[in-house]
Amino acid sequence: PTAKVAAAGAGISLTGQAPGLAFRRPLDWVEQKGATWKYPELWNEDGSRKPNAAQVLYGADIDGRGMGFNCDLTVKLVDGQVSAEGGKLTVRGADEAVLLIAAATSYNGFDKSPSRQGRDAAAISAAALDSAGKLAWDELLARHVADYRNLFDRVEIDLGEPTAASLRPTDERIAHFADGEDPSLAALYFQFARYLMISGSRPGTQPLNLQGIWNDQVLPPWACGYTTNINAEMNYWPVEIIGLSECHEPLLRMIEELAVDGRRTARDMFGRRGWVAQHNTTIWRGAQPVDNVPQCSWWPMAQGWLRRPMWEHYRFGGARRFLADKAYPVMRDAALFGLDWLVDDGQGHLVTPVSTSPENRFRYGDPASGEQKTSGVCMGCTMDMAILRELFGYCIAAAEVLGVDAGLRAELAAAREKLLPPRIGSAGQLLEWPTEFKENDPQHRHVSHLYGLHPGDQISRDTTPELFAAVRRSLEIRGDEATGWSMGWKINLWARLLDGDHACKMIRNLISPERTYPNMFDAHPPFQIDGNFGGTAGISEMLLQSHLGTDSGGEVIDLLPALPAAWPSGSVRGLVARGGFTVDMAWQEGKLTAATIVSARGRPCKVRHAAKTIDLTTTPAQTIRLDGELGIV
Ligand code: FUC
Repeated sequence: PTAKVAAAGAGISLTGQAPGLAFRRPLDWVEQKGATWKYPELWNEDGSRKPNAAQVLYGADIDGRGMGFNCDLTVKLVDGQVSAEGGKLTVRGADEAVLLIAAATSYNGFDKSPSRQGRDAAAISAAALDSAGKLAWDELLARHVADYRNLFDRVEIDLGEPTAASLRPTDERIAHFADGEDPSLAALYFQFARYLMISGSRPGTQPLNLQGIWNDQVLPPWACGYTTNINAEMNYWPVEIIGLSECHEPLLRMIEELAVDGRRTARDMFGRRGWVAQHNTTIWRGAQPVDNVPQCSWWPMAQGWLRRPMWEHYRFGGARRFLADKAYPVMRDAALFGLDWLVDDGQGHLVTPVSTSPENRFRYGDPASGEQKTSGVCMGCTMDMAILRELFGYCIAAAEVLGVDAGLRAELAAAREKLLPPRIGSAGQLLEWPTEFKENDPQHRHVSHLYGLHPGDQISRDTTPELFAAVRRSLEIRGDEATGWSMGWKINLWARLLDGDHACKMIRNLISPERTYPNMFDAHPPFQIDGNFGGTAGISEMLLQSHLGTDSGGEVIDLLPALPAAWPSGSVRGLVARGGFTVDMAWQEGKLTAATIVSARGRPCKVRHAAKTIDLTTTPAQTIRLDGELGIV
């Protein structure tokens, strides 16, 4: 309602202000919950609605608030004429017209009001158009292609030759993918996610939210936000492995920005050191809990999970400056909150005092009445303990690399020893809560208790075989049905369980009309971009794993750890392993035939395939060629 279109000369522009409030909850819902006091923009103190109360309010109804935007288009002609009439541009008599378009908003950072302290959207957009206008279209195209290819061409993947089935239109390929006659669609799905990442997450931009940059609604599902109990992290699971390390920057910056309100929330709401964040955040980086039921909104653990991308970025790239200036402060302060938050459970273990296993609930008998009830809240759920065990461990490792905080290291090591360990239940499954409660929804989409296997690295076949078997049992009990992103997580878990055929079954469930739209976007449903990235991370985990090495010791690189029978022959070029190794591989009849490893940083590593392992000491920029038996060629 507040946008204006104006045309003059060879240009046309759209100028406006986005809503100052776009509230995803229906107003009745808030009133039923008795939560009107939280929204003074919409309700008076006595709970009556303000005269203009509505889910969407534009500036005039909300104190001038709202982000400004500007979009400019200009026409460049070789011959013919362009004229502006009645808010339209008309081109006549031209053989060729180049349309240049630029857009900008008044967004000026997470801590500034875009209406009162905003940037000049019109000036930014005009400047961009001006500089583009100085170049001929073939130069612009060449620059665009070079920029894109610099990233995209780093990885090639072949999971099987295209077949007759591959020639069908995409919607039909998706509908028939489970027939197993079109393995190259999985390769396309993988490369499509790389395209989405390159297009939607560049240094200086916002990280990919639930819909990435592809939201088209004023009130999108879950407010187009960042759900940090799985979805925001999942978007970036594959980013380093698929050779797009630069595209990680928006998420890494968001984590530092979130820690600002996170420190305030830890201090003012929890009375604790460090920083804390909950299951949701937005472009404004709020760290406080949001509304609704506790098993969703109470999750003071996001800082623990979000420390993971920081350390991972360091593990892949090895930039000590990044570790010292950006990652470590965030990791240390997340660990400080963890130390302060833990309590003794009375039996010698440290547990989180009020914990939820994201979004899931259990049943219990009320001790007083014996009545059956459900709850999502207990002490020390499995995921909390896994996150803290990992957080403390990696915080110690980071402090050792930097040679700092010896006292804190000792404190973290002592607390880590006392953390409540994971427990195995009566069906051989990994328990989600420390007590073996009956699950309210045994097929629940979140598999938070399996965090230690993926994305974590505390559970593996060789180091913790009982827990490894228990994760498998838990996944069997959860079953193979899932929403889009949940299917994406299960692919990764089955890959880490080294069961390529089951992972492949999950890929077939994901690339199906229920979970993938004809344009290849992931269907939760509704559309959420996370499943595209979760699925792609899973495909990469089937081909290459590198999570079992350490920064202080050597890296461990597993080649084709979970190759399914459905991909008997194929190749991949350019996947990246922790420690800065770029890996190319080819396989035939299900067996590795050749691998080339380039060591950017000269780190030592073990390379494993099937039952064989070789030790490599490498030098920076060294190329090592291996045969299928892992002999050096
Ligand atoms: C979490 C999930 C939902 C959905 C939402 C955006 O709350 O449990 O399934 O993906 O995020």
